[in-house]
Amino acid sequence: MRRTLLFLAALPAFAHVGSPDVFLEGAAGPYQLFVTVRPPTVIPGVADIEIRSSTPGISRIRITPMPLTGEGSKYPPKPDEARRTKEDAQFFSGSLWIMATGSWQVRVEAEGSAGRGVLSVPVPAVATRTTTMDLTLGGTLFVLMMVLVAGIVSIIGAGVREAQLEPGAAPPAGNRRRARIAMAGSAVFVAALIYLGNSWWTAEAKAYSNNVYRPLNATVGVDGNRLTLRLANSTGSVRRRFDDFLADRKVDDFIPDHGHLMHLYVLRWPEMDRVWHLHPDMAGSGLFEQNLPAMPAGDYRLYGDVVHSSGFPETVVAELKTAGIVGAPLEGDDAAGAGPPVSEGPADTTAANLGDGWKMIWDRGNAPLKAGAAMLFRFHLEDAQGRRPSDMELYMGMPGHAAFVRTDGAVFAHVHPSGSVAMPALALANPGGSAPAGGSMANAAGGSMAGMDMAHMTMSGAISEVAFPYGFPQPGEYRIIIQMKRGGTVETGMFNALVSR
Ligand SMILES: [Cu+2]
Repeated sequence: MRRTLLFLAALPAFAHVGSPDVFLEGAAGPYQLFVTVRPPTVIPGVADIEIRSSTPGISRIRITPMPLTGEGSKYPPKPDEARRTKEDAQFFSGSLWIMATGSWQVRVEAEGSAGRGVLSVPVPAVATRTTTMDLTLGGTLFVLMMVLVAGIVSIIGAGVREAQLEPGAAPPAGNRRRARIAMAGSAVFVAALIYLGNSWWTAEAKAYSNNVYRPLNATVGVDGNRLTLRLANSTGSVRRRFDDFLADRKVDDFIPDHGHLMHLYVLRWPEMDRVWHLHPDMAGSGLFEQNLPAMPAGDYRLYGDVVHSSGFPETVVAELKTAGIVGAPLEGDDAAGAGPPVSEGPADTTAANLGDGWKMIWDRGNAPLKAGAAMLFRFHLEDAQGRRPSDMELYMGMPGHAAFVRTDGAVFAHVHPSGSVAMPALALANPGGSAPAGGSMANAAGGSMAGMDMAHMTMSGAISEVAFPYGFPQPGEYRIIIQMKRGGTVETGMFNALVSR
């Protein structure tokens, strides 16, 4: 029954899949901010920025767009003022023009009673669609163009026929004939102009559509339990122009994200009842390899996150069908999880059974889940008596990892407690160790607490709750996969969420 729901909205593929908005929770000096950047869908275009401060006392916030790396990142333009909303003194909003495709950052500068602080938010900016002219406007313009054409032709005809005559005199037959020839000639000439103009415009449009984002291609191979993923850039260049960011993407310039060049989620499809969080090694240019664990026969979806040296993140998507894999035990940071099939049970769940009486709880509250709304997703572990564990650990430097997947596969986002931005991009945007939560998460047990949201920690410094800043990009049915580490084991909780418009 639930499967009969249809969602027709076209979803742009993106750094995450179908989830272009950027969510970041971090510290701008003394102020704890939750920043949402909604990038434009066409470039150049306007990005919308929302900033909520959980620290009072901010008097003004200024926002600046600039490239994340390279020369342009050293010369910020004049900042724009973010407006404080009337209803909420802690909430600011603004908009910025993003002029070119690429790896950008929005610098957020907060000033107030506690002093000044800066937080830079990495923003991948790519066109995800071409805008088409609406039919009414197109039709009107076409009619106007035909009126102009008729006007030009008849003016030329009238000129040849009557320009030399006294007012009121009837044009002689020779004039009429010459006028007809001139009108036919000018009609052909104008038609040729329109044809050339149309060809030029079509070529421009083609060049632009070539600039619409397509993720790197991934070709899957399996030999025994050895998985290979071969990446390639399928975006060609019609002709070189200054803005060829997408065509120029390489497949050998990746930088590690918490210690790994690729984070690969393998999901049994379509039920998402099994998940593996793997970390393939790079074996050559664009070539990733991984020893697969034992996997039952079936269909699988693969979502692999990589980050280019420019800080531009991408998710490659691939499919795998297998008659079953006799695998190797998991190693290192690799982890596996299981849950109920997504089509079974309610569309909304807030508890996941982990075995031995342990549960993972989604502290959801009663607010309905709405597409587009930025919010914190809070989770905790508890035993059969409802007690929270005292042996929580960091998993790959983080209190938790989340994947938000729409059941039709059109949305996939890998999110951390600092938000949806890729960690290395965050480090590039905030050099000098001032990277907010996540970047400094390795210090959570002690040392610098810069950027850590203290509310997520107990007084003893142990992790008791993990919160992920995120917003569903579209309505629909989602599976949320949460991983937290306790007593040396990675626990995987799976939840269902029904998101309304
Ligand atoms: Cu992660």
